[in-house]
Amino acid sequence: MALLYEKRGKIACITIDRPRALNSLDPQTFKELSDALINYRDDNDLWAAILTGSGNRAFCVGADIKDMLPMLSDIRNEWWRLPPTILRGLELWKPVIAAVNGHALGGGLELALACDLRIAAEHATFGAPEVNLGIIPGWGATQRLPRAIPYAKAAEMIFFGQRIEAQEAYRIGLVNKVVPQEQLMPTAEEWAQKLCEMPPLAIRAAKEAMIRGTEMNLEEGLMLESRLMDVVVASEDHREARDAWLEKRKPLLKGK
Ligand code: CO8
Repeated sequence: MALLYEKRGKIACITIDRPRALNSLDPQTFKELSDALINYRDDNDLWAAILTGSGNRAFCVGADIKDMLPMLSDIRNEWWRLPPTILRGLELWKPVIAAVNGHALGGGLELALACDLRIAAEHATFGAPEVNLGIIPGWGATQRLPRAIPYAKAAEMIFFGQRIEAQEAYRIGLVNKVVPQEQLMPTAEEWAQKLCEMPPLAIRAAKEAMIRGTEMNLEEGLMLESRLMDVVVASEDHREARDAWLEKRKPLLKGK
């Protein structure tokens, strides 16, 4: 096992656990990551997830250069052979928080980008060094990075492959918050808990609208928003949240 998957109440905690290889992703770890994400998606009792890495050196330094990159060259016309993850192939509308506990490089940066919220420890670094290896970011950074930060900054990170520090990542809007290392998991857990106190169907519909909306023109995006609103407005949780607001009490949410 190279990945820890724990359920704490409504929170799924996924920890890439190969600290000696700086939590790089070999084929086994990649499969375990896929399995954990699918389990999180399908378990109705889980409402928020935290993705992090073991130790305090690395969140994830991308594909394992020794064991994963050669396989990726072999299957280059058959990407469907890779198990689905949030990088590609898995639609996951439940929220995921990246707790970035060190280097987030290459595929590690791409994993963080595929999460919805990013909290970084002060010593975390971010980078897309793939061009140094004669490849390009292939797990989403050419698409998600320029959508997350200004194009010129994305081009600088991808063309030069240089790392940036957590504070710079915060300044350019790549991460939501920077905290001291010892505050990282408590902050991520606090945010996940806060998400679990929100109506889950509304959070999922909002995520789906935002993510799918980036591929649509405004008119199509507004149509999608209306369709998703039709779903949540008919939910039990909406009625309960509205009643609770009127009665000045906390809602009893069911995810229905
Ligand atoms: N793969 C495998 N092992 C790694 C990796 C990696 N990506 N990165 C580090 N390691 C290992 C090292 O080999 C070393 O192991 P050992 O002690 O057995 O020699 C151990 O981790 C510690 O590494 P260092 O000694 O190098 O530690 P430093 O603190 O000196 O440096 C760095 C840390 C800066 C993170 C450095 O290790 C580094 O630059 N690593 C490479 C990072 C990188 O280039 N990542 C991109 C990989 S390619 C990728 O992610 C592509 C994804 C998209 C694929 C798309 C297909 C569709």
